[in-house]
Amino acid sequence: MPNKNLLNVESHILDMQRLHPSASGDFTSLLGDIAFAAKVIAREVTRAGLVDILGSTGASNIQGETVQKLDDYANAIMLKFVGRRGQVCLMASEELPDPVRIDFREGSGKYVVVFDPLDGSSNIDANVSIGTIFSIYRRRSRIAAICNDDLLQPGRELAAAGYVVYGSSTMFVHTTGHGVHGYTLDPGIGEFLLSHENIKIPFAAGIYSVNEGHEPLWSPAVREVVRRLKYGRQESGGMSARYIGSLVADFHRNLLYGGVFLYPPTTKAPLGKLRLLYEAAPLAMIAENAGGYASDGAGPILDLVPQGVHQRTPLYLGSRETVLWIEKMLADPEFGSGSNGGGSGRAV
Ligand code: P6P
Repeated sequence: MPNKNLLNVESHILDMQRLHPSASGDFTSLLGDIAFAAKVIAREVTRAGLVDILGSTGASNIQGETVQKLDDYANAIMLKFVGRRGQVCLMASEELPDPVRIDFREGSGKYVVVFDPLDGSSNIDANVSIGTIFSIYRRRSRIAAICNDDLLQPGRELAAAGYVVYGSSTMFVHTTGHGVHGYTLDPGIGEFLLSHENIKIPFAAGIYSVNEGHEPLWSPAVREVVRRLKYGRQESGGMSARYIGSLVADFHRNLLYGGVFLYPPTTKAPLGKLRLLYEAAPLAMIAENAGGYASDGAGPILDLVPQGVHQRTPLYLGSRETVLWIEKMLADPEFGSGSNGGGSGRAV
């Protein structure tokens, strides 16, 4: 058995493939493609300050957000290297208005891949950690009848989900439903090596992550939730505030240390800012497979059926005890002066 410390992501996934008797090599090679794309993106992110790749392209994306050059680059790399061996029929990206058809040959295209190529990109010029987030769904329809149902699947149907965090080191974290595993990039050999096997998030949060600058825009119930996180509850006492403003970096720290990330609805954005399909759902799958939980304020993120590729959702994500407490408080009509609790906007 090779030394665990020198087990790269492809070998570890192959080992775990044995847990999926029905898994084909396509699934394993698809995760390997994503890991490869991450290495290429990491190389540019690491040297962004050295080449003329910083700053904005001047364009804006479907979200109306200014597209940073690294956004464009990361999006192009994912489209170029992921699913190039016939594993993928459809891909969708935060940076693209519509999904891209990849391989529709009979017997090909078993999977649908959705991704945020570079989350937190507004932090790029300040050298703050940023990340890539991805979801892998199984195609539901016959290849000749592919439709939106193959793309707009609830997180509960995910075959795999993961993220890459480009920080002090570059880490690849994923789950296929059999635990959450982290791999750290060794630049010397250009491999992601298994460094965090079977990550479990602490049951109760010791950290809360929210942009308190939005407080005037929250419902009274959300304000009361954050106040209690700050001033202490019986279960967990007072907490530390940590907010990077980069979802992947905030989530990764909370996953390892125990914490709760909140992006509540606001009067300006009743469904919050974050997107269900390629931000909330993949991180919710990771959280739940690490023993945590993710809610839109009314119920599990993983049960939400997306109505559109870029649909937004409120997000409460992290340590199970704390997210369940938040959900319970927001469901109580009396909590926070009887407001509607900034409900989830969940489709009725
Ligand atoms: P705010 C980055 O733009 C992002 O999409 C996430 O990575 C991050 O969690 C969030 O937006 C930050 O938003 O409103 O706090 O600046």
